[in-house]
Amino acid sequence: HNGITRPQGYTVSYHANPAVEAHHFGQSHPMKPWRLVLTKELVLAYGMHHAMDLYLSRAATFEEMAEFHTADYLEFLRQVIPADMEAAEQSDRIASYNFGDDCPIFDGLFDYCSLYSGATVDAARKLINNQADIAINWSGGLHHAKKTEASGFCYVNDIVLGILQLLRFHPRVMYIDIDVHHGDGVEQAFWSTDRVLTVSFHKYDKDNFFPGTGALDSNGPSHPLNPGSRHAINVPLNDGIEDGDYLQLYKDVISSCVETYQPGAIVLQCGADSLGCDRLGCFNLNVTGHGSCVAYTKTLGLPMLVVGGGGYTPRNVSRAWAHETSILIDAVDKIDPNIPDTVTFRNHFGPDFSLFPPLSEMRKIENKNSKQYLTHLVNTIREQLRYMQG
Ligand code: ZLS
Ligand code: CA
Ligand code: ZN
Repeated sequence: HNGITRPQGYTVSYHANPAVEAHHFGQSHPMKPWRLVLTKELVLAYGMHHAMDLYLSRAATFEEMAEFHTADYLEFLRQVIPADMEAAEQSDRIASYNFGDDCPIFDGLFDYCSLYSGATVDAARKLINNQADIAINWSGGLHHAKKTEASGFCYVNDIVLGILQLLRFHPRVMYIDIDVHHGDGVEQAFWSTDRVLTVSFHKYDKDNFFPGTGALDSNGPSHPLNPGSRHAINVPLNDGIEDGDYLQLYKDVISSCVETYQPGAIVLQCGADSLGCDRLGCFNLNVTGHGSCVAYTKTLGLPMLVVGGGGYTPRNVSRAWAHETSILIDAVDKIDPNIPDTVTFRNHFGPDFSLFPPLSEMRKIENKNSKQYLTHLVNTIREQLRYMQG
């Protein structure tokens, strides 16, 4: 065997349920739960499972999901069927809960949602029970879902549920989101509390890129006596940002946030649509650049809940999340960058069969982020953090 062993001095738990992978949003829909099959194949082929505690996650209960969502919304989610999409009787509620092209009603929708949410809740509980130092759920990270509304391919906000678990034990939790989209659902859920600091890096173009929120000066309730004041950090970016600039920006922002806020735990959403060549994204990150953010976050030495998120070029999503799993178990050096012959569906990784293809070179999008702009972002955020300190 290639000799992947448990990391020294800490424990990583891995939460998954193969039943999630079988769900289909519909033929042309960009969200493909099948990308989780490819991720699993890589993780297993490299032998990374030997280094982690593996848990077959259970479905979150209705009550667990109702810690954030309303019972009305969850009840509807439980009983709705694809045929209701065309049926007139349900059309008002379907529209009000925002089901439609982005958030279709497909077979097994409620099972899908409760399974990815159960994995995140389980992962959070492993951290608070001290049974893990890092807990991973690649099927989670669905950051757009609101209390009573589906949004942007997300129906139940597993991240909010996971953070609510962590808040039972930790006075302060920091949320970091490197998906190319703004983490609006998580930001909104904790907008009025100082117990969660949300930080999202994203492409921002108010009228032309989903969801259109997350401006630099959008930082929480405006009234200074509201505890949530200034506890939302937004890092709005333009097209084409590259590895070096992104990592420097990430380190500058996150180190300042941690220094000021002193969180007890971190939740990291690793949306892989910030990679180059993503079907929906517009950044130029490589698998290594994306992974460097995960590696840096790990050096902070805090309990860490790691979830997936977006990612619409399945072969690259699975490359990134497999690489990031290897970072989290401290096994990067033991991973062959040539994808092993033993990987099922290996044909998906051709013609290069590399874990690290040059994504930033393959569909080059012009970098519209000047050094001056990036410096301005860091300076403004440091100023915001000074005010947060009170
Ligand atoms: O962060 O941009 C939008 C909203 C629309 C345009 C698309 N139409 C369908 C609805 C109205 C303004 N929605 C985005 C949502 C992106 C969600 C990202 C989730 C996450 O990564 C976390 C998991 C959007 N971008 C692209 C599409 N939707 C989209 C592309 C292609 C299709 C096929 C299926 C459906 C309709 C045709 C669709 C949506
Ligand atoms: Ca983001
Ligand atoms: Zn996204």
